[in-house]
Amino acid sequence: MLLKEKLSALIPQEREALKEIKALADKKVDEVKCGQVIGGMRGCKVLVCDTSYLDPYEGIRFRGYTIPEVQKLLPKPGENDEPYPLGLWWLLLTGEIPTKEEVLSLEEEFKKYAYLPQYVIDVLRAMPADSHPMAMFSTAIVAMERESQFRKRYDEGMTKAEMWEPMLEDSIRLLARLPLIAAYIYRRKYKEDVHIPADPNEDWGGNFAHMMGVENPEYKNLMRLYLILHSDHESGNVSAHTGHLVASALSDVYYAISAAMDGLAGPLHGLANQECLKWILNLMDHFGGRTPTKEEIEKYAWDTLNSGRVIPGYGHAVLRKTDPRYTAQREFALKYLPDDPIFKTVSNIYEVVPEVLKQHGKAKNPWPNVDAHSGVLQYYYGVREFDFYTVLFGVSRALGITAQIIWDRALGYPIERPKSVTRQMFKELAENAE
Ligand code: CMX
Repeated sequence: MLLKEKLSALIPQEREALKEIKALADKKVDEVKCGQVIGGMRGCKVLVCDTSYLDPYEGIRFRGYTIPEVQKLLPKPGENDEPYPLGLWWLLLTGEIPTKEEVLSLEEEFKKYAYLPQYVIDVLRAMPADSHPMAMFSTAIVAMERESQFRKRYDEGMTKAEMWEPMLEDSIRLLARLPLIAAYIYRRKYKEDVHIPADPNEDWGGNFAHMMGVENPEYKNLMRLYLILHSDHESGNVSAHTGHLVASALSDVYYAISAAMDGLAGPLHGLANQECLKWILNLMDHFGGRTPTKEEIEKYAWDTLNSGRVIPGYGHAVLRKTDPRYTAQREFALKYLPDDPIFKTVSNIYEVVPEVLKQHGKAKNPWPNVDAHSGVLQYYYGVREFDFYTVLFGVSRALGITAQIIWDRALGYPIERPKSVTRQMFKELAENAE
């Protein structure tokens, strides 16, 4: 496999590079304030992640490349298409923009495992029909743990240096199936349990759109873009950090990604995309289904805040500017659905809500994040079941987390185990500090 060859060549040199950092073990690299610990470790530099970096003012860079650069440089199925999401996975893993041949080799490798075993279908069907799609998604993933090559090799006594190899194999097998699992959940829950087989001629991203049942080339492109945009956001966000933490105990990819999905399912994280479209449609409903005026949006936003709720899709723990993932989706909308009334509402919200949040004075970042825009695009192409939206996010996020934890094993990072103290001890520490 071309990707494995590439990684085999890269890993020894990256292990050497890590030794230089290990030699600096006693150097102080950060100062942690009491408020940071009590405030959810915000801003503490305690993780190392090479796949992407999130600048508060510029937004995400995948291995140094901005979103527009990735859109331009990664190979595409057709001239006017969005890039292959698996090209992004290659980039996250290797740091290099792949050739089209390299991406197609990965597509072929994925196709070997792109089938849904009957036992996974049975597990999904055994769950009550009102189970949340994210609970179903996470369950299906952990159910496949029995197939883990990592666990098998661990039981056979593999060395630490070998661990990245089965991690890579498990990741390919899992990622290959995620769109099938997601589409199965979607069609079982919302499309009368009628399923659409994979199309062997489609790429991983296009196939997902096909199996969802939206046969529109624009939607296939949207899906590719979506899968790229949501993939990786450093390693401190809840889903990526969970994946890293679980994998640090040498739990395999199935456990790590299932757990990561459980974190993604929270309304302050990935579930915000479902909450956001709900908020927008409720807003429009409130005004008789029409596009509300900016004054009306302002009042509605204040009502939300005054009732003690957050405005979903706005704010971020790290970002301090409009999320470039929002901008990329806005550009897609301007190209394909400029006159859509919900998109117009989304645009008007963008003009109003940041000012409202600034006046409200609480949110450190009044600007929109990725979730403020994703729902309207899905809705436009007919995927209108909001509680499914986080599953779409999950399929994409698994690209980033698997890339991160393959490298965790390649570099032999240890089990994560920070220290906790009692609240009383912590108070005394803070009182006695400078
Ligand atoms: N609406 C109302 N209040 C908000 C807000 C928003 N959109 N964003 C932040 N605040 C509030 C916080 O709730 C917090 O209030 P308290 O002091 O009463 O606890 C205060 O402003 C300070 O928060 P912060 O430091 O600016 O933000 P955090 O780093 O704590 O939290 C986030 C970040 C994203 C959870 C928060 O902005 C939020 O809840 N946003 C809405 C939900 C959302 O869009 N989440 C998706 C994020 C992207 C993703 O992970 O998918």
